[in-house]
Amino acid sequence: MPLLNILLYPDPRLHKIAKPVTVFDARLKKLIKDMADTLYDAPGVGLAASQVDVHEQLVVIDTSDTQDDLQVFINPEILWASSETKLYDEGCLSVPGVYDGVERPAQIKVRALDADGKAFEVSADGLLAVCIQHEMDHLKGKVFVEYLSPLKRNRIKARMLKEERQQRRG
Ligand code: GNR
Ligand code: NI
Repeated sequence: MPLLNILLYPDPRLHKIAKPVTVFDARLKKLIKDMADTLYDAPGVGLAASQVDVHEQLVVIDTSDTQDDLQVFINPEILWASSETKLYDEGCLSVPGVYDGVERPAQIKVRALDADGKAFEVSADGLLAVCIQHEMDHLKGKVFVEYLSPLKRNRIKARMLKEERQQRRG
C-alpha cells in the first residue's frame, strides 16, 4: 500500500484540469486504495487525484474522527448549491501550515459515481460540503489560496518556495 507523493503549491501541475473517469477497473480500485492510505497517513479530510499528479476526476473524503467512513466521488457534479454561504477556515495538504477563511455555499447537492461506476446523490452541509467543494476545485486546477487576496497569496507562494529551497539543501 504505497503512499502517494502530494504535490505542493505552487507546483504548476496543481493547475491541470482533471478528465472524467471512464474505466472502472482494478487500476482504479488500487488508485482509490492508495489515495485513501495517503489521506489517512497525512492525515487529512479529503484528497483529490490532482494532488497526487493523477489528472482524473476522483476524490476521496473522510470527515469522521475515526478514519472509518471513506467516501469516494468520481466525476462529481454540483446539482444544487444554497444561496446561503458560510465562511470556513480551510487548509490544504498541498499548502501545509496555511489556514484561511473561504466563503462558499453552505449546503450543496452532488451527483457522483462510486468505485463501481454506480451513480449516487448526496446532500451535504458543514465540513462535508466545504470539503467536497474544496476537492472539486482541485479537479478544476484551483487551490483554495486562489480565493485569498493577491497579497496573501503572494506571501504564501514566497514562503512555500523558500521552504522548498531549504528542503532541497537539507
Ligand atoms: O485536510 C484537509 N482539511 C480541510 C479543512 C478545511 C477545509 C478543507 C480541507 S481539505 C484538506 C485536505 C486537502 O487538501 N484536500 O484537498
Ligand atoms: Ni486541498
